Amino acid sequence: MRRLVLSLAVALALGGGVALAQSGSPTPAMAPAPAASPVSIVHVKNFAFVPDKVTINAGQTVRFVQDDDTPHTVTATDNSFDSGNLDKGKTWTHTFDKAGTYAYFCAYHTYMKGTIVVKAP
Ligand SMILES: [Cu+2]
Repeated sequence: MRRLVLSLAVALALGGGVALAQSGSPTPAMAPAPAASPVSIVHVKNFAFVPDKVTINAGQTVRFVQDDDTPHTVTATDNSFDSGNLDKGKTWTHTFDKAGTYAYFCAYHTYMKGTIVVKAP
């Protein structure tokens, strides 16, 4: 009899453990962004630059990540930089050494526009 009670207790404990694991709240997927990251990310997706405005300090780098099936470019309005053709999955980085406001667009879809604001250090 004692053995049976013990088995029941073990079964209940195991069952309870499974139930707890299933009902436990999910861990948040978003990790906190690292402070003062030297690289800002701009995604190119759905025919847009996301975010379309990024503010950085002079000397910092922006990494463009091309998520669209359609090729795009990152081309400065003043021609100070140009990624050239970016196929899906490609990344392109550019370091901005001088303060200023840099407007850019996609050479294939000129309605795709973005701005990088570079502040003096
Ligand atoms: Cu484009």
